[in-house]
Amino acid sequence: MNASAKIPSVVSDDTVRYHEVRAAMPALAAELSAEDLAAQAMTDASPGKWHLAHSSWFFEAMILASEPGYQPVDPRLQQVFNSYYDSLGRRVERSERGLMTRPSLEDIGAYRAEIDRRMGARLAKGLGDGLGRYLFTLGLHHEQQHQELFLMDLLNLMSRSPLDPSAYKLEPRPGGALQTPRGGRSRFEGGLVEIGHKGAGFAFDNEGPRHRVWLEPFLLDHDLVTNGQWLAFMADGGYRRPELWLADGWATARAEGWDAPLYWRFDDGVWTVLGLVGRAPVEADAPVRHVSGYEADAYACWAGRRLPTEAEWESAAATAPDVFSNLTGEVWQHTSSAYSPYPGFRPTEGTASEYNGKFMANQRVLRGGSFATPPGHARVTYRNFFYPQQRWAFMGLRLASDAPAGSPARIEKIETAKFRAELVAGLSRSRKTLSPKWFYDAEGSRLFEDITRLPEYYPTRQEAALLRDMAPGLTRSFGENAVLVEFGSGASEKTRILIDAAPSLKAYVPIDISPDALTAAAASIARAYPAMEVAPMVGDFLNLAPLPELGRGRRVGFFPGSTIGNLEPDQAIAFLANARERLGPSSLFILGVDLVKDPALLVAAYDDAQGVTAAFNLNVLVRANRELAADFDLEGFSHLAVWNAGKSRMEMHLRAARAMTVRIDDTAIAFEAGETIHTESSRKFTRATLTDMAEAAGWHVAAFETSPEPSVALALLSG
Ligand code: SAH
Ligand code: AVI
Repeated sequence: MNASAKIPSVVSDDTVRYHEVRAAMPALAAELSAEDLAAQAMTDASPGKWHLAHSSWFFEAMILASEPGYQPVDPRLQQVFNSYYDSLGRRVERSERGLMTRPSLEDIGAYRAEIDRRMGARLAKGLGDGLGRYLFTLGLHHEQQHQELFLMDLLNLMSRSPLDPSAYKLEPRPGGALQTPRGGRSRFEGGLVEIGHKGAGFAFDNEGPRHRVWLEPFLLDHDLVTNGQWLAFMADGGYRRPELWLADGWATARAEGWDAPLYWRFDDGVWTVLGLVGRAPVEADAPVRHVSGYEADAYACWAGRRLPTEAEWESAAATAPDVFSNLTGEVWQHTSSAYSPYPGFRPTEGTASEYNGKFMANQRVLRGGSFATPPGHARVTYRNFFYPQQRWAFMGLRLASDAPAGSPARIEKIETAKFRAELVAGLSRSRKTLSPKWFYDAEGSRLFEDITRLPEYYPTRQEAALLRDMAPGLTRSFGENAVLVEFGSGASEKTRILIDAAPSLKAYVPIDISPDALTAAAASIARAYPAMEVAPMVGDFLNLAPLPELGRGRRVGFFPGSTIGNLEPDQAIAFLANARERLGPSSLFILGVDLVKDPALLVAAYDDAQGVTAAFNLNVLVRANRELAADFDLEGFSHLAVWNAGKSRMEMHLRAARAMTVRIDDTAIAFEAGETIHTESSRKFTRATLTDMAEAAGWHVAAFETSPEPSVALALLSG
């Protein structure tokens, strides 16, 4: 056995984690100059150099110093880098941290390195459980808090320079990417709920104990308030109307001369904002940042809404995290809750008792996390806190309101939230678009089945006939206990042709986005083939969940109906490559495509005489009106089917007959007369274009056969 193998694994995990967390702040400092790191912008902020040292001091004061006979690295530094721990003696005044030209940046680097060396030795001995481990984890979380403070303070420093400096080339976003808005809000019933931390994982002392809170029903917005919305508040006199403001807020706004969020400036007729990458025009769609609790409150009042309480925020975030955008990872969100102890609160014992509890006066709680919050740092129970006049943190807001009495209970389904987000995003583009996957609610799936029986819509008939001819040959290579995985299975009608030809199929996994169509089809197949396991999966085949484990036979993908033609070319390749990976080694794939032909035949197939395709197309607006409370005037839109020769595809559009404005919840979308929403593309293939696509995804075309005219094709792909 070698030496390292004797060390319990928890020790090496602690060491790895320690170095991982400690590496982040020096990495943020690496692009900056010694001058950038030395200056202090204001009393609330500290120099970068100080953060580098203080976070090291914390490990020394809280962990290393508790060892009997411990000799400090340099006793003078105890005083220099103590932040606010009265029990640890004298310290440098907070407002004077920028005056410490000594120790130098180099000396601080050496101090950090020495603390890392000593911590390495300490960790190698093992932390044990209990307070020692808690303080170590606290040290890591403290370090992460200072990583965010480092960026907040740096931006404030940059804002004091008339040069509008860019601190970084790219905005550091350890908190993750900005998420697209979802639109709308969810209703939460409240009642007696529990909030606060409980359980094994780390939490700061202020997050517990978990306790019960009574909540009246409330609504919470899915999205953060944007700059565009803030500009509307400003244009409506938001900063000039005392009736919108709390008295203390108004007094502060007057005294400080606020007329916009911090770091905004009106330059040559446009509002600009300074960020970590320099000054740029304010982006209307981006969430607003750097507004104080007072401003957030005034904005909510102007919008006829209110800030959520921290209990509402936590309860909603814990119940339905997926319905919200940017719950964490963009800005900390203001709440109306005073930062006060939870019932039963006990500070951590010892020196760390001063960590949180002593600040529980006159501050307010913010929830979530920001783009500068390191990964793994924030939690749903996390209580950040600032004074209501402070603006330099990465803070913003999400609005709430009391739920109207008697409105139906609704925690929105994630699919509905996605539908709204995609519809709003698609209709906000200069060429309005919407993915065809939203056609398939229960009515849309039923209308599609009607389409398959239309005289003009040849693909289903032609493909079914071709499949009947090819099935014996195709299924011969399935082998024993194969699992058939069908994408966009709909009514699973063609599937029966394959199953009939492959009696040894072990299981069938139909995947479809339409729960109604899928449930009915899976039940019907299960009744017809009782020996075969049927494991339906509701979902988007572009975002596949892991496939169920259903035995060791070969997996065979089945994607008929030319549904692949509804995907953009890049999406189709990515889908096929992903399917190949998911289906695993030695898999096969049966792919059905429609072929290029006379445009007159194509247009007739997508614009039938009975108007079924038109109803199918328009149904997506009916669905938006029902599910999203949109107000599309159904008479104002008509079905359009056109052949796009350049892209070898049929296109379906919905055309606005006149200029109009459509509302989707709170969003207004303007249409010009004649403007269209592009709702579907149906690409038509040749043998060559199909082969190119399959090969780009790593498949080999093992067989390719076409039907009589109007012709479609089936290809057998192998891995
Ligand atoms: N395979 C059947 C049905 C084709 S209709 C046939 O050949 O006749 C297209 C089917 O794909 C519909 O049932 C629709 O609900 C489903 N679908 C469309 N987009 C989807 C997506 N992104 N993820 C999963 N299913 C989807
Ligand atoms: C599901 N998909 C392949 C059909 C198609 O032909 O693109 C949907 C459809 N659209 C209009 N008619 C049928």
